[in-house]
Amino acid sequence: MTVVQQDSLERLFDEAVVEHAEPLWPLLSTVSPPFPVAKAMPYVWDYTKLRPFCERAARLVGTELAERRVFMLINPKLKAPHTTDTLYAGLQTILPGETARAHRHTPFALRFIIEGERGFTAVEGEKVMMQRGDLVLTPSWEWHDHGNEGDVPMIWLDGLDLPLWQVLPSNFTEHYAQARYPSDLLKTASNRRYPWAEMQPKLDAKPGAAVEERYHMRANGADISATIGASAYRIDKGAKTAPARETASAVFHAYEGSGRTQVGDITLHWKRGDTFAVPAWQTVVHENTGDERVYLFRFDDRPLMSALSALRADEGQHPNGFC
Ligand code: GTQ
Repeated sequence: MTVVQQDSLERLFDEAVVEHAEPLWPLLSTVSPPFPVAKAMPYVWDYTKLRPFCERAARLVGTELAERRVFMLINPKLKAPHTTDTLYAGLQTILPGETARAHRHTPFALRFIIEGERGFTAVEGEKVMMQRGDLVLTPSWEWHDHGNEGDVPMIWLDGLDLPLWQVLPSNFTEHYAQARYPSDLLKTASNRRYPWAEMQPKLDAKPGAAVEERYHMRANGADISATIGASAYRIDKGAKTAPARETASAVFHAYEGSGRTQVGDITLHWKRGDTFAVPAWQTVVHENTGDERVYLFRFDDRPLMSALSALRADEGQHPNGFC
């Protein structure tokens, strides 16, 4: 006697998965949620802990072997190269006399200088010097190498859109035949360098105790790239920013001062030199809790979100962002 097996959803799913087909309906609210749920978590990287790693790496390996001597800042909820869902950050070290050899890649990169003197980045034939607080851009597919003509190590924060290129299979890298791409020192203001000496006066001139100033390209006033944008904040003693929430994620660096950042239910404590990740769509307040002025640098994916018509921002009062 043949036993007729009754059909069931379980049986259907088991048979479908063998054919690499899966039902959407149990997963619909995960793949298409009512509001964004970032995978990254808020997190602070303590510079006093990481700086010694940079020094040790510099003693243990040269730039001939480590083409980019970088510690990636990896979000505890994600894997390399994720600092947030869309952004990558790293700490790069170059000793006096070293060269980080010339290459170019499709990802966009920025550098925010933490310490050192007389370091440089040569970008597409234009050599720009790097000082503490400067923002230096290496746009997509432009040749770049780094060096240090000073007497002390240069350490800077790298910011790239690397996570995007893991899902967009269009990531190219090319190595230049020589260590250095031929370049000349630029004497005039560069479209690829935004000195702190220009940013701080702009912040200081803004009315208010907690202000943000965006970096704009010198040439055309646009964002610094198609994917990543940047800004700086001044927060006076005892002051805090208004609650804000946005679909962009951000990486912050404490340039001066100390304080705390409330990200949803989590409080991040930071001080000069620290870097912290702020995932998308959480209500964020930055507060100066120290004795001096706070200056923060930040980079984010606002340009990318904007290009996708996906940039939304509010004060964070409504649970799902629909006011
Ligand atoms: O300096 O070109 O942190 O290519 C990661 C990838 C820095 C760089 C990083 C890179 C660079």
